[in-house]
Amino acid sequence: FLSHPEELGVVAVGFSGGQCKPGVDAAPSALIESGLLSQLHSELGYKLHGDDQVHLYTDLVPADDPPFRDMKNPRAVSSVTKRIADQVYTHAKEGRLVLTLGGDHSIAIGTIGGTAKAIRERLGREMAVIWVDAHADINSPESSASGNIHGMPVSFLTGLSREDNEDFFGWLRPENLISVKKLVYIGLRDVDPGEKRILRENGIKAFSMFDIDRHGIGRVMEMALGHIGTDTPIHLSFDVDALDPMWAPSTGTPVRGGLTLREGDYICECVHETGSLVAVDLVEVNPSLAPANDIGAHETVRAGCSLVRCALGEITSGSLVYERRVERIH
Ligand code: NNH
Ligand code: MN
Ligand code: MN
Ligand code: MN
Repeated sequence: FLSHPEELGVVAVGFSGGQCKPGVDAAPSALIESGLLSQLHSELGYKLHGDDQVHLYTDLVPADDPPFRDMKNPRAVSSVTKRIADQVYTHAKEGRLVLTLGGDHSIAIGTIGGTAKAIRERLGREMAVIWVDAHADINSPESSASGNIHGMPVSFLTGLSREDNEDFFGWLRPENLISVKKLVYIGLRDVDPGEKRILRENGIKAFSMFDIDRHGIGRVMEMALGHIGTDTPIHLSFDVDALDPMWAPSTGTPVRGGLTLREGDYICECVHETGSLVAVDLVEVNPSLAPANDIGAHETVRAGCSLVRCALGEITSGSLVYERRVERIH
């Protein structure tokens, strides 16, 4: 689905307005400083495109941004995600793979909005989304108890929540949206009551931690990718809080009982292996939320880098064993 699979459009988003804890805006710099982008270039061979800067979008954040439909910072999140949608669209329209480093998860309104439109225009197809998260992020403004927009992106992206006013996500057009049928969740374990009803009523495919314990991550990935079907472009949106806090403690809303880092990497490897990946988001790394000392922040950044490298094709043990087996046969 990519005309230039070796070209990577990078968007670094230092934005935290979708939730209330400062620090998640510092994640792109932390990920980049730990060597992520240079590894993608020198070890995985990508040609990187982008403006080499972490966007803070300060020009788009109004001084006064009172709640609208109980959403917090609604003008800021709407105008920032609109700009992100343009940035991601520009890369995806060129046929590049797009990597977005967040930022909180509200930015997915922009990343998915941008890829969905580009994929429709380039290929005349609807893309699928794999949302890896402890949370479903499908609250409507009305069902949300927090008013934090990072708990609502999927609701706007599927058209389940709508708003005509341009200043409050009214800029989202049908071409920016995805179908609930092409959405798959992995890793859920902290889903609000209203969200459970939304998932049920819309028949949305979701693999919770319960399903992963029951079937194992291998079978869950078979089922998840089977639901999407081969020959469908995939946007992977990975919230680092899907990982257990043991691996990723520095995040705004850690929830125990999550994925091991290896399970997270495996999800990313499986998605890479489909050859259908068109975009990846890594969100909710918050280096300033380090329990006790900053080892936690370092570990979380390292885990985030690992997930991204796996999604972008880093060869890990599975493929090494496979190659050795091939050598023996010949
Ligand atoms: N469901 C809660 C809310 O809507 C928490 C969302 N927090 C997240 N989502 N980190 O990934 O506010
Ligand atoms: Mn090329
Ligand atoms: Mn999330
Ligand atoms: Mn989450």
